[in-house]
Amino acid sequence: MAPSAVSPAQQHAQLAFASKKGQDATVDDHTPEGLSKPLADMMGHWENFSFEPIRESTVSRAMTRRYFADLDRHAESDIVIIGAGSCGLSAAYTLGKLRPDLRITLIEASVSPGGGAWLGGQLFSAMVMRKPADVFLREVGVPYEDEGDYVVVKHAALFTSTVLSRVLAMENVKLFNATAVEDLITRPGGGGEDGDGDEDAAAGAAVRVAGVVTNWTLVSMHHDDQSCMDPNTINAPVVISTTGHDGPFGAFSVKRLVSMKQLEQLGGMRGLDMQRAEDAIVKNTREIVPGLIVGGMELSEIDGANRMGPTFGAMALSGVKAAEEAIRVFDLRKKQNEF
Ligand code: AHZ
Repeated sequence: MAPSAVSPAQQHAQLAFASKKGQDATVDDHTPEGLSKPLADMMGHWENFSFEPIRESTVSRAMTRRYFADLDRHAESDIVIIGAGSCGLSAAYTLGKLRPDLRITLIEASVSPGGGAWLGGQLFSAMVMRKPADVFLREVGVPYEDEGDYVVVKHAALFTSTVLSRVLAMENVKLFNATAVEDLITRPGGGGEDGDGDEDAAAGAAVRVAGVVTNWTLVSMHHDDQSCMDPNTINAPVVISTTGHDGPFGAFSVKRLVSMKQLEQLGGMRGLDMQRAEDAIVKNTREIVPGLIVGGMELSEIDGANRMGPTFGAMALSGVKAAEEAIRVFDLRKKQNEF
């Protein structure tokens, strides 16, 4: 069979077994409640079971042609989101849903997206969200127990896997995981004397962010012990950074803003205060330098905001606000023809 085109319309799998049904007439047609009939029909018939034939190179091409087509298409993105933790995923969901016309790229350094949102606090299962973040749970379809001022999702992984599945199903969003953002693409931001950016950059004059510099995460982790392994690039007029608080991979963009003299210094995340922390993160989610919006716990490192620990409402709503900001900035750039 010829390999399918790069982006085929999604189709429901036709089960090979359907054509084999009836070969074993002695097996009862037991249909467990709730399973689709073709799947239920497989049960009790495994001795006649086999997959359709395939050649190994077909599998290779099915993956690589899609991946490289995605890399090609997303080299010019409308909005890039760095970090697929609870804030980045919430931003991706909101953007993808509100603006199906935009090409959105989500870059996650880890193999597994989700950041710190696979568990609640101290590796416990339940995830707590203070109201009014319950509106986001209803939006994406995550069940919860209502406890009055707050709600509880029975397992943090239920939240993360649900938002992730919604995001991955969107036609206009592509997740590149196991891929790290190593740097930001910048352009002179209009604050310099001559406008060419060279001396301006040396003096720390204002820049605007115009995309990201990427590499496989495993390559990124070996720059110290392997010779030059240059990165790849993605242009985008708007970047949302949600790389979490400081850590081995955390607070990436804001630390880079300091080293390129766009921020004098970081405020440093303060101690835990749920009451203050969550309002502050949502309210202060904003464009930090032109073209770069920062949300989630990365923001606490700029503003010196408190941490909130295991309560996740601010991450979801900071993601929603970051998406709203990104749309505003994108539409403005487009109007001003500043791509
Ligand atoms: O792998 C990181 C994680 O999945 C990813 N990331 C970080 N640097 C990156 C880079 N390129 C690509 N350079 C990168 N990806 O960003 C994600 C951040 O997720 P997170 O869950 O750490 O951050 P968040 O702001 O979405 O949620 C934070 C939730 C809280 S609050 C809190 C506390 O108060 O102590 N702790 C956590 C984890």
